[in-house]
Amino acid sequence: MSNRDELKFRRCQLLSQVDKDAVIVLISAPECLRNGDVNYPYRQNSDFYYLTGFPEPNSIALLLPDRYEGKFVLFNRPYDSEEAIWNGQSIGQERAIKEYAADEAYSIDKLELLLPNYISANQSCYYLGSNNNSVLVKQINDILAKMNKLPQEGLLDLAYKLHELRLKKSPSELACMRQAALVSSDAHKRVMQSCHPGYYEYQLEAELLHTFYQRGCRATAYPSIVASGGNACILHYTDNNAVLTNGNLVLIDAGCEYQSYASDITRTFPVNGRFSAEQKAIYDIVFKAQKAVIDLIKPGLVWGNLQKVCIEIITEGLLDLGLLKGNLALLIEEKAYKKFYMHGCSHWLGLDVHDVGNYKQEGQWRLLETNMVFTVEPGIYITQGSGVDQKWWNIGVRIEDDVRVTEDGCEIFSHAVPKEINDIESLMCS
Ligand SMILES: [Mn+2]
Repeated sequence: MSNRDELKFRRCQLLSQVDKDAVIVLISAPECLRNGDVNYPYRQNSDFYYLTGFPEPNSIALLLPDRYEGKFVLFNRPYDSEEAIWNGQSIGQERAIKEYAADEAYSIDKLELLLPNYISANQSCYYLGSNNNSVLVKQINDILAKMNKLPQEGLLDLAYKLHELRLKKSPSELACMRQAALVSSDAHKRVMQSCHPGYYEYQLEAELLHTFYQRGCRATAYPSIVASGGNACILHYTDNNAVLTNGNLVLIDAGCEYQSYASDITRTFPVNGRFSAEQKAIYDIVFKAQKAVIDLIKPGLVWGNLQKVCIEIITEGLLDLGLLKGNLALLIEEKAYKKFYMHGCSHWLGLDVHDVGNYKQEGQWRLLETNMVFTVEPGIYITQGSGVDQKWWNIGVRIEDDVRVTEDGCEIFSHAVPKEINDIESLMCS
């Protein structure tokens, strides 16, 4: 299926789930001011992108289920020769029809004039995409208000249906995700090989970005976490400005986007290339938990079992080392592990790094299905002064891979980055 056909197929799938007289209004992501006249790099809203492939801001797409003239009407920026000198050519209406398979395309400047043609008073009107794009939402609401019409409820319901579609990945989406993970894997390997005491965390970040950019992936899926020593115990640490100290571990949680699809990989390794006995003991527990979870994955597995197995292995490991004391079953029941392992072990992965899709259905954990993609990322974090022997302080370990559910198990997209201690040590010493 060509990309155009696949986008059309997605729109048809969504449209088949609404009333024939409904209209879906898709809203693009806003541009975001950084400072002065400078914007942050633009990233399209993932729902908008999933249904249109259209990358530009200031765009509105109408999806109309039962319209003879066409089901995909786009309002986008006009081609402007003056603007083109400053900011490059925008796609314009002609190319929107030719290359993005819009049935009709109009300048966004004509929205007020033309929108009433597509929405009559008794139609259901759903907003999807960047519902928080205040400029476009206000513009649409004002137009509808003049028609004595307001967008109807039922929004969440339709977003849920769209997100169910996004949850199971198509072959072309999987190809993008494999490529994102491949580039990120090579970046993680480069970081391991370039790491040494005296280097700064941001210099390791530069090694990551070097590989991402060299390979054509010019956006990270999220800000890279390069956290050495005690910084690894700050879950969303992104300062990345400390010097790497001999004897510490460094935790790297980083992944690029490829064609807007995310990768999300974490590795933890010693700054000097050799694990100490304590670092090794903690690493072994996390690694054991990750392997056990990966071994479980196959269609039909209950989502909640992933975390359950993680908790059991981590609690048992901490008990064996004397970091937790008491009865295993009781410690699990009392959630004693939360002091050292306080996050979930998995999340969906796709166009968004924490991708859409419910984890429960009607109050029950959902079952895994083929071509769902998610992360497996157990961790243990021991902060300074956390009531355990000082020799354990400032050890923070997480190991994270990206996996796809296959017919009888799983495919690990990020398998190329070493995680066996021997393999890490030999790569770092080579
Ligand atoms: Mn993650």
